Amino acid sequence: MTKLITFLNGPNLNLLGRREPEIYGAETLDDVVAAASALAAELGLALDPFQSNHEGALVDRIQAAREGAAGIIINPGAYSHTSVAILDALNAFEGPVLEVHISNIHRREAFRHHSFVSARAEGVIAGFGTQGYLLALRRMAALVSA
Ligand code: CA2
Repeated sequence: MTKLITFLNGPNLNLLGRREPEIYGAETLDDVVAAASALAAELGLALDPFQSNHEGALVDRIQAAREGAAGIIINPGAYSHTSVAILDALNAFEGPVLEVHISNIHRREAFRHHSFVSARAEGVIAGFGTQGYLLALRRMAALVSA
């Protein structure tokens, strides 16, 4: 059976490709989701994409993933650095979690250097641009088929 991967993007990532291309690149979130969906199909996976600017909506979606998703790929955006609620929700999910950051958060302001989500994630990708999502998906394919 095709395994479902919940693909979450947090606040302001709906603006991808529309502002700050020097940091986040030129691809829109729709471009990223289209590329990731195509790769998922090649890898025998299906993608369940969701973006929200609201912490509770992301928590709800992580809880919903307990019902049928094999893994979660998440770019929590700024909530990475603030949200114990998202960490708690991820801790209640049993499958693998991979964290993606488009920019290299360790080369930016000190407040971006810590992510609450990293304590739960099997792996973290940062600074690979939007390609990081595709690399995470390849790793996820290996994790859910192991
Ligand atoms: O590098 C990443 O992927 C981040 O998760 C992006 C977050 C930032 O708060 C994290 O520290 C690192 C911000 C997302 C904002 O996305 C925008 C995209 C285009 C234009 C404006 C904002």
